[in-house]
Amino acid sequence: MQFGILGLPKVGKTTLFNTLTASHEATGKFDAGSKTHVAIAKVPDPRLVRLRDLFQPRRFTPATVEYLDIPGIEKGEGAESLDLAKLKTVDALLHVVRAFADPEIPHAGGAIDPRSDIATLDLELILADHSLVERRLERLDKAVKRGLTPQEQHEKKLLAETIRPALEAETPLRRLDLGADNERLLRGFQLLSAKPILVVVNVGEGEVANARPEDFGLGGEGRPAGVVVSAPIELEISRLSADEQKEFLADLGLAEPSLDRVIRASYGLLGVISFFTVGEDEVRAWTIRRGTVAREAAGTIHSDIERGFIRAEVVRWDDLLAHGTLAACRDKALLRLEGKEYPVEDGDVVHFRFNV
Ligand SMILES: Nc1nc2c(ncn2[C@@H]2O[C@H](COP(=O)(O)OP(=O)(O)O)[C@@H](O)[C@H]2O)c(=O)[nH]1
Ligand SMILES: [Mg+2]
Repeated sequence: MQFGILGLPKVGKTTLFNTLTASHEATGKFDAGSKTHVAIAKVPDPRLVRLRDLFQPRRFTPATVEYLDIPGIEKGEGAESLDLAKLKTVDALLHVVRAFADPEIPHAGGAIDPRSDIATLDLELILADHSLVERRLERLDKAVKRGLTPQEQHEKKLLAETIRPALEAETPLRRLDLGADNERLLRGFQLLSAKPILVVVNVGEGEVANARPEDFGLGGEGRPAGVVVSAPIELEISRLSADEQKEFLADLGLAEPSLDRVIRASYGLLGVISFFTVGEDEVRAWTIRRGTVAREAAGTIHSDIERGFIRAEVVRWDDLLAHGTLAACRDKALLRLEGKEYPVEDGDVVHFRFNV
């Protein structure tokens, strides 16, 4: 699962990236940087930490999200300044927007206006998609002479009658409800405005306790999801010891680092959930799409387990914590035997029986 971080220059993208992934890439007042960085963030999950404390395993493996830090785009320069090749393959976008004031750091758009920056980026994505759709339609028009396959005819109709008009009305494609089949078809085009988006508003350190995503038109029906952070503060927090962190957070009036919320919101945005495997060897979280059935979930661990699937032994994470061992859960009839069609749920502890 990969998120592309993008936004105007000098809004705090690299600062946020460093915090999310514990990296040390250069940030700067003058040089926005021109290289794309990639790194992994661990998804904070208190359930998994408690399972680790119970099993004391040799290895502990949380779920991860991969972030790409993509150099800034210049307002008005159009889609060329987006690193499109890199963005096309990501699963979702993380748009960093500046709301902090700092006279030393010039703002690419002139004034600090988060709502306008959110709209500007959407427009960049829409323009990029529009030119891609136009090119595809031109190609299909040329192919009319030789005759279109039924699939191509369907595609042409969808692009010309639904997708292009939406883009021309400046509607990001993520807002359309096209149905599963059409969405699958469009996924092949890797259209940017169709990707899920999380907006991270980077506010000044004094505002982080009180600012809400709604203040910036985020969250709720038909709007992008949003999280408010102070990127430099998060960076500072992430480098403190656990005790110091608590004290610092309390001083700021925060319950947890906003960073945790960003990573969790990223995870949630993609409609994915975690199931766990436990043992003395390893306690681990595995990422699957919501609704994935047991046999397919087994395949995320190893294709042999999917192929030789016999059954899944399943217990809720909290039942396991309450009773201490899988054997105790079995005695209490809390350990269920599930077949290959069982939709695995978030927080299930699963042990697969298989035979190859
Ligand atoms: N005052 C202030 N400065 C910030 C904040 N976030 C980032 N910066 C500074 O803004 C500059 C650009 O940050 P950077 O992360 O490199 O931005 P990028 O160009 O979007 O990757 C750096 O000097 C950061 O230290 C913030 O919330 N407040
Ligand atoms: Mg940067």
